[in-house]
Amino acid sequence: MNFKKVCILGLGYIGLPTASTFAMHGIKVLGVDTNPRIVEMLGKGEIHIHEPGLRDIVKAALASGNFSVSTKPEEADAFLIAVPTPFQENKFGEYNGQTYKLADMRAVISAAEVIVPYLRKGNLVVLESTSPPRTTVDLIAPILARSGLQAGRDFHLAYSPERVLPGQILRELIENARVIGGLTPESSQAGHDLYKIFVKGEIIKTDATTAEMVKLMENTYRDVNIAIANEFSRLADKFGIDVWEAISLANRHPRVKILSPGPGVGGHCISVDPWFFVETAPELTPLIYHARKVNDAQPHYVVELVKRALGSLKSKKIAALGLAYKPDVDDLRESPANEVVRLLQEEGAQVKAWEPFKPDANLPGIDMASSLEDAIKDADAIVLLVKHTEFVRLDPQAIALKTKARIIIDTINGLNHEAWKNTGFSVYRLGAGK
Ligand code: SAJ
Repeated sequence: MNFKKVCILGLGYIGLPTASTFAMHGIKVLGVDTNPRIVEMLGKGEIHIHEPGLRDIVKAALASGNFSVSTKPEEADAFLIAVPTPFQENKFGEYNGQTYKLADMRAVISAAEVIVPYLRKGNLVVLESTSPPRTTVDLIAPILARSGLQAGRDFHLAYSPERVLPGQILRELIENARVIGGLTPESSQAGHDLYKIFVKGEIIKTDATTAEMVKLMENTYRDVNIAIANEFSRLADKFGIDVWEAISLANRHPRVKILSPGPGVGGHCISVDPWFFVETAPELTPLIYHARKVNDAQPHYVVELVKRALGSLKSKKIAALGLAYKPDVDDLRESPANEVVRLLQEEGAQVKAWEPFKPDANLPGIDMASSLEDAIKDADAIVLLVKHTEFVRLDPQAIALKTKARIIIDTINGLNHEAWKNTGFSVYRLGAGK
């Protein structure tokens, strides 16, 4: 199939890089977002999200004349849906006394609905949003059928998961292998032809529900493996050994690759996607359910560690280093560090948080420091929550001059502990057995 114009619905972390990349490959792209503020900003060449290299490619795409933005779609050869699928805020599912979170599919539903008047025979529609299994077949196809056209007969319909790592989106978008699951083999082929425009990795064709499963399986696999690492950190504490040493030794086994424990699992992917399996098959997913619970409970475990270091937290002054959900990104969504700060405050601590990637973040109830110095100067203890490169490089001697704190709690094994100890700090580490 030949594509001249693509309409992309949703200009977030996936839609915007994808739209600009298509445009830079000579395709006419209309980017659509329901948020007029985002459309207005993009119209002026400004972007609303932080991702290395994104600003430049968006600017170049707009300047090329191939990329335009609007709040409404237009006719196109292909429509790509890349809108968020968060949780429902106030509704939960229940199975055997266990509650689980439910996907909020409203953005996907309305994106499919707005395409309907513009859909023409021979078009391709691709859903990229992470979705519960069977969404393409059971939810999207019936909505698009309101056009009078039938998916798989009159137009092509496929699911293709995004798999890019935040922080490396522009490179991974092009280099990663891409799975494309069509309603029919012809739909898969049409999807293949579309992504072939810029994807250098392998493009593998399958059916729509398999492609949906693949995406959820990847992130669930990672979540379950982080959960076991977190449980190992608790066991190491109990048995008085160092989990980091034990993991590195276990990983010498040719078929073992244990991930890293930490303060919990955050972001909008790994801490969300496993719930889509639990929601659609709670009776089949006890392991996935409990892995989620283990990771969600890890911030509580970190607070216990801080209590071990400081005793009662009442009125204690704590500097929290890092609020992002993972190293060297500015994304604070679903961040376990954030949760740790809130829990410390619930225990009566006075926390000052320093996030170098988003110093101006406005998080309700969290006292943001204006600098590292501001965070640590009056602190009784420092808690390291994110493995940002600049935190790993902190010089204990320089820090000792700027704070009265002589206790540091390292939840990510990011420090040279001997150096910190030699400088007079008591070092408490997650999973270090004491
Ligand atoms: N984490 C640990 N221990 C580890 C690895 C990660 O505690 O050993 C934590 C991180 O600190 C973070 C969370 O897990 O809080 C998730 O981070 P991540 O780097 O594992 O993943 P994401 O959420 O940034 O991106 C994932 C990726 N999926 C997989 O690696 C299977 C990415 O490829 C997906 O495109 C993305 O989810 C997505 O959009 O679904």
